Amino acid sequence: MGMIRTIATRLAVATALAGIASSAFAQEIVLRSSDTHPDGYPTVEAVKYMGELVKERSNGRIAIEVYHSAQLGEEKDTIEQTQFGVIDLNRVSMGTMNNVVEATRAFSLPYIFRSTDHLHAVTDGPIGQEVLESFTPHNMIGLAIYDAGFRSFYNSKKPITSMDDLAGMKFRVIQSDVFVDMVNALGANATPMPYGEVYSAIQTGVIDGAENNWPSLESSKHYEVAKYYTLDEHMSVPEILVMSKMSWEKLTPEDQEIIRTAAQDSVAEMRKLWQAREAESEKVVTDAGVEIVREIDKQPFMDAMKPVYEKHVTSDVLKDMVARIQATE
Ligand code: GTR
Repeated sequence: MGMIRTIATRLAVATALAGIASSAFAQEIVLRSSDTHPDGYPTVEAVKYMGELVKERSNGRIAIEVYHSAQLGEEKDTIEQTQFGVIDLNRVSMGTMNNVVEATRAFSLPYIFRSTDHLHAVTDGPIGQEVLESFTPHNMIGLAIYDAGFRSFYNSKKPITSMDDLAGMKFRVIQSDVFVDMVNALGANATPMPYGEVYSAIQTGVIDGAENNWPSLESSKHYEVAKYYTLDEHMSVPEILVMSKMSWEKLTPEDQEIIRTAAQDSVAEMRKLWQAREAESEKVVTDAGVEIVREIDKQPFMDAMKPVYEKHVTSDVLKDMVARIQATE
């Protein structure tokens, strides 16, 4: 009798504790998300927005924690950690994926996109879907494609007013062969290095400059050390949000659906944030006295990129994808 009572009491206590546990810790799944950009940057805010949707749609069971400012590491390293399931979600430039996922190279080719509308027509359509799916064999699940504007050259030495001005100059690029070949094809020298090292590399003269869009030039503060920005707009490689396949497979199909839909729903929000931030960043950089070369003949730049296409667009997959991107209205 005493024994039974003890067991009964223990069971009651255990049940009560379990009850407390399930109500106090209703949040069952916490997904860690990486981003190289500081808090407030459109990519960071877009994933936070996605987190709100996920929280709401899972009744608080699933939470996303965004680790901004490269707290979890530089992009290249975070991609490996994502593949190993150490990081659950990761927002990086598709450029950083070039040497990992072949299809991302099509999106990183210089002057492949004619405009933001053209880019959206591609990313919102079947080609965008294909690129997202192409991450799966590499242990990642492609969730969303975000805007990243146009990348252009900035440097600490002189205004670049034509392609010839680039001759012999040293530019940092993303650790991607497409980026390296793009810079070399223009007669400059490419130095691949992690984003977080660029500021001091320009400051100490290890490199002459780098290339990026308005919001990145501004938020990284590179404009403090690189006073010349030329809008040659050589690339409009978008951002990608991926999930670790290992983390993905731990979720129920219902929860996977919540994650996928929320990621897709964050795209429109990101576009709004991006447009606003582009304008703000342009103002900050211009007000800081950076000399902007807006009028530049892009044709010689475009012509010079032919070898980049010849070198990288060789597989049937890429040939076909590039042709379809170019044919997209
Ligand atoms: C930015 C991009 C970052 C990072 C950076 C870079 O435009 O948003 O994810 O890739 O460029 O140049 O490293």
